[in-house]
Amino acid sequence: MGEVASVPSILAEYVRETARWLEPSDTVWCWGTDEEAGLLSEELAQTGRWIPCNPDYYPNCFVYRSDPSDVARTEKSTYIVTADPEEAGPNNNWMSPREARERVWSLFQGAMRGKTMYVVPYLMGPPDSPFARAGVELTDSPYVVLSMRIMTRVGAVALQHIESTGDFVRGVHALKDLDPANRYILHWPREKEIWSINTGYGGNALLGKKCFGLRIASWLAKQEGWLAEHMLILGIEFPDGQTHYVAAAFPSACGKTNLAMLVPPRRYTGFKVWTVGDDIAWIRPGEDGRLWAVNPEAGFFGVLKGTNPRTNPRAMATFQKNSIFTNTGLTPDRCPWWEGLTDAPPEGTFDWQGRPWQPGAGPVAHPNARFTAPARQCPSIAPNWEDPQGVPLTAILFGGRRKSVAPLVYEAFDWEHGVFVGATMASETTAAQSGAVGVVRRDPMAMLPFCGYNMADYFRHWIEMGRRITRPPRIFHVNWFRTDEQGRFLWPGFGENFRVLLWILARCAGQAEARPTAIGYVPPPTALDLADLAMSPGQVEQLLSVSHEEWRREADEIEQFLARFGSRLPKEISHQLSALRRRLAAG
Ligand code: SAT
Ligand code: MN
Repeated sequence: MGEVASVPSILAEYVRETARWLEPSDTVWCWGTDEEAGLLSEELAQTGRWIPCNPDYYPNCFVYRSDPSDVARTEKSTYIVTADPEEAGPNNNWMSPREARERVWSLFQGAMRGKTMYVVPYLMGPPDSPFARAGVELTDSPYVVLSMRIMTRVGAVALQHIESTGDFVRGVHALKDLDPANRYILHWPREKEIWSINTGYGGNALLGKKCFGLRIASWLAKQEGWLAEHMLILGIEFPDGQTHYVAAAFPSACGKTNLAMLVPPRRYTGFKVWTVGDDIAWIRPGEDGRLWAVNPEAGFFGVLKGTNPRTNPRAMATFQKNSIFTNTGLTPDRCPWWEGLTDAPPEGTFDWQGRPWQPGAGPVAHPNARFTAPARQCPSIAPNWEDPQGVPLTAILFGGRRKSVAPLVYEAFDWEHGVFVGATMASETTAAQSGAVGVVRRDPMAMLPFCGYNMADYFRHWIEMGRRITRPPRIFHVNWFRTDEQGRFLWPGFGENFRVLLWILARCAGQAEARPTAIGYVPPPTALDLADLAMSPGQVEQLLSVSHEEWRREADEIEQFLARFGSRLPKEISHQLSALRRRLAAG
């Protein structure tokens, strides 16, 4: 830490100006070193909310207890600031620049009095990549600094980028008093600026993630001809040594991290799954007519609930050291504990708020408890995950959590139909959003909370991107969560999802059977390898079935949803809906 001479002057100016308004007692530049992390950690430990784990089991790991009122992203406090409300669209809360300055900027005045302001320069994307973009987060939260140094590339590499491009996204974050009534996460897409106040958690406060990585980046991508998506990226290596890459969009807490780190079932000897990213993909057309993707992050901020050596051994290995556990329980020997890790917590375990836990006392960990871990520690991290050019995409997957309606997998007829499938996907809500859990909400491309501009324009951008590439990835929809009449999952999920990925890649290679249905191409049971799964033919049929009655209702709901976008909705999307209706009527 400490002031350095080689700070680009536009950045120095921004820091000085912000400090004048927020009035911190001092300003500290962060370089992302271990020494710096050690000092921050000591400081944070004094709050009693940052507890070093047992180094015998979890070296250099910490349990962090957030404020109980601040445990998930708060979409109702999240705004896009533009002069024209139409630019933000019906998918965003909108605030005028004037109101933002008067109502929100005034909250920042003196907000860091008596505190340290940390300056965190960070890079999104691999260094020396045409995808890479810099940001700076000014924050008074040591937890944010310690998280950002895992989630992004902090320090000199970012300053060099700012120096050579003159370009960076400005971000200011102040904890203030965590008052939920005055909590704001504001995005200025044109100004490339982010303001976050009265929150300290995850996507509200780690400004590189959803704020820059998706909301600001999606706007930049629209202007510059690329895509910023809420997608994992994985590679599947075949026994012949060839690797194919897939990107997949699911809403928060629907298993993106598990899929990204999937372990193929034992019967698939010679196959490997490589993890490139688990949450965000920046995607560009390449000269070869394909789409190329990078993971702009450097770490994972994954859901812990249900994670154990059986469901996700690779995540378990990833967070064994140098990691942060937010809102988990703490066992008497100072290890983190969460629901699903083992059958029951050891006696004497503390819950996520530090209270002694008793059976029947509610959950030990908060359902949105998370790990923050360096991506390079993942045993399946792709050897080329930091390739400046990214990886070429063979397929794009959309998916959600649906008890019914959506079959295990289907393939879109073509790019435009695929855009429609993504634009109309739906999922039951999870603990990653504050608010009711288990309600079906339509979440186009899993970007509803993250698209930094009018989603009608976003759909148009997707359609146009398809026209610009000569070798588009094929588009699929998957649903691991379909249940039977008793509410039991029909599909085993986790590692067994590999079987679905194999069908998808075989389709892309022109080598797998499919039957056309009203919603797309569905595999006949014989086209999927279901060996050893002990599924009855009835279960398989139910899993792959397309009920016209359910889909007619679905089409009505889709129509209602799309109506929100009014005349701005691309006509291609309305045509797709009419075509779906015609196919449903014909069947
Ligand atoms: O809290 S985050 O937005 O970072 C995680 C998520 O909801 O996906
Ligand atoms: Mn996410």
